[in-house]
Amino acid sequence: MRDILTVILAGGRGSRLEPLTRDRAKPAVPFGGLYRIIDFVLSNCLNSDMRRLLLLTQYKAQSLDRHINLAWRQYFCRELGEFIDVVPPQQRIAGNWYSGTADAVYQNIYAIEREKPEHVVVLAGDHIYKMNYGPMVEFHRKRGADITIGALRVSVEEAKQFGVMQIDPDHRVVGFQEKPDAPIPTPEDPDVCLASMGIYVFSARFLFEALCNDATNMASDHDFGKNVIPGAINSHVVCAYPFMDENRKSDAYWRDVGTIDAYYEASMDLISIDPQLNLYDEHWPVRAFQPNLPPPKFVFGSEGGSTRRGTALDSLVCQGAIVSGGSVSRSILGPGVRVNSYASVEDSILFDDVNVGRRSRLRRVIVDKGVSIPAETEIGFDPAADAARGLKITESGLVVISRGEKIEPSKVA
Ligand code: ADQ
Ligand code: ADP
Repeated sequence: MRDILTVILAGGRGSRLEPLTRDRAKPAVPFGGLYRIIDFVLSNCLNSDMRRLLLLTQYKAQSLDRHINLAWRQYFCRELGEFIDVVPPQQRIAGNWYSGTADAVYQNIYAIEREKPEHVVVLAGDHIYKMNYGPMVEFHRKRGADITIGALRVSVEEAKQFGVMQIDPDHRVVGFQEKPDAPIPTPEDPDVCLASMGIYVFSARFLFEALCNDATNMASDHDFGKNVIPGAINSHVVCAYPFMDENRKSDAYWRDVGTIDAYYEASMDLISIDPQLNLYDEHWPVRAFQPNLPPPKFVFGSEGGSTRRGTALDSLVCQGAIVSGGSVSRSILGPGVRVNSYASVEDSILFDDVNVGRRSRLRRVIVDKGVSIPAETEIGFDPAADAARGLKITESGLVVISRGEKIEPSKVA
């Protein structure tokens, strides 16, 4: 993998994940208690032995930058030619921001060329999955492809939010539509489409040429999915690489956690007994920033001579958390969380340093960092009351409490 340079697109605004993306880029959103979304793709890179990484940022990148410095820089050795560089927009073209994914890469073309890669792998920083990119690069090399696109089967309905491909028996892409209103299904199954995962292997020579042509095309949005790929399928070798599980029997687990509901569903998968994404796989470590905090602690709480166990079941509880006389079920508690006596937390996700006061009850709530839930407060039980507090309620009825939100106490019935 030495002749590979990897570019990770980490600039997505993630507006559908609001308010979790109010102060941070989507790849920096916490996930699974200890992780940030970007940790999954970065772990994939390390586990695939890809150690020359450019991370292209644009929107509220400070928290992401901090996270890369704290958690990731240590794994890369400059002496050995390894690096993880966080690159803000280069502003080579008028305007402050990148205009599309292809433009984001084009603006850094000198940094890419300087490394003299044979192939450039382009990944998205906001997908949750475990993938060894080695076989995809091998597939690309063997076919002498100019572009290889990671591909998964999805339902026709889901396909509307993806790039949709048609392929010939040799996996060559013969048709590509970006986010079509009427996705074309596969010939084998009318309910299923072949979707682009938005991850690509490019032959470096092709990439440089295609990006330079695209940059001078005034009619282009400078986007891989909208312009570069559809423009290449008739003149170049564009292939689809099927992303399968280890036994190559079914499609592998992959999620674009673009909405709060999708984010919640992927989080809840982690605490199921047999999760689709196993964090405990010693052959595929998912690395994160490990805060130097004491072990999680579960103790009795007491009030007026009676005691109550502090428990957590079907839950992930991070270091530094203390559950004293409260009960936690089907939830994720980030580092430093406190759950006090007689409080209950169900089906919820609490980010770092959230405090849940005595006798408070939370159900189906996502709470951002540092929020304090006062004593005797109910959230997630009465949508009208939650709305009156100004909290975000999603389509499926989840309540989201953003960072800095001041929660007024309410008497528990
Ligand atoms: P989308 O995910 O909708 O579709 P886009 O919003 O362009 O495409 O984002 C692609 C990736 O690039 C994301 O990780 C995003 O955060 C990042 N990004 C976007 N603009 C950026 C910029 N200017 N600078 C840096 N990073 C940026 C794409 C493909 C589809 C495919 C889906 C799969 O276009 O064909 O099906 O991904 O999720
Ligand atoms: P997130 O917003 O994802 O929770 P952080 O916890 O890294 O991210 O921090 C939030 C913001 O506060 C960031 O923009 C970061 O720059 C700033 N910040 C947090 N801790 C510190 C610190 N110790 N020194 C300087 N800035 C900090």
